[in-house]
Amino acid sequence: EAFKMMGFLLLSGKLRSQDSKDAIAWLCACSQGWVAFQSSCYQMGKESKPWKVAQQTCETSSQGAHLLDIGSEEEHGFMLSYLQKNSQIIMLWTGLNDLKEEGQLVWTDGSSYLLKDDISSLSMIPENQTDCYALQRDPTGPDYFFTGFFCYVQLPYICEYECNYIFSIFCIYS
Ligand SMILES: [Ca+2]
Repeated sequence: EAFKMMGFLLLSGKLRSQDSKDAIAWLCACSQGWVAFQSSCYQMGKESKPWKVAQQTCETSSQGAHLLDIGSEEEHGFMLSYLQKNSQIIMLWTGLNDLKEEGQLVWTDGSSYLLKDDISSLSMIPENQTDCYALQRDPTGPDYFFTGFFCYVQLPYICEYECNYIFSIFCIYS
């Protein structure tokens, strides 16, 4: 079984050998129904859930999965274009939150928010009540931006899991 898998990966690597960076992304063997980008797999949950239930649903959907954590500008760019192409959804949960400490924005893995994008807040709601952050579609354009919102509100969401590094190692040698 392992040998068969390796053969498949080596073949896949050759198909895209001109661009090894892309090949690594492509070799990310996402489960069916998940979309690959660089070292992660993504899936949209269209059934609306409160933030914590969405996070739990992600965790049970695939091993190591969690709500979307955007760790780089590249990943941010990918996710925005993915949403613009594939979704008419107005708001959806990401992993971004300040549940642990008010004002300290972190992703589900505890890493800080480092993106350049500003985060909007609804001015009439006290900030300590909007501890979960959604991507919200700009009503005037195709863009999405981050908004703090009530965690109990039911929204669609995006799950993510990181690829197994073994795949990358195979890729380097292929
Ligand atoms: Ca990520």
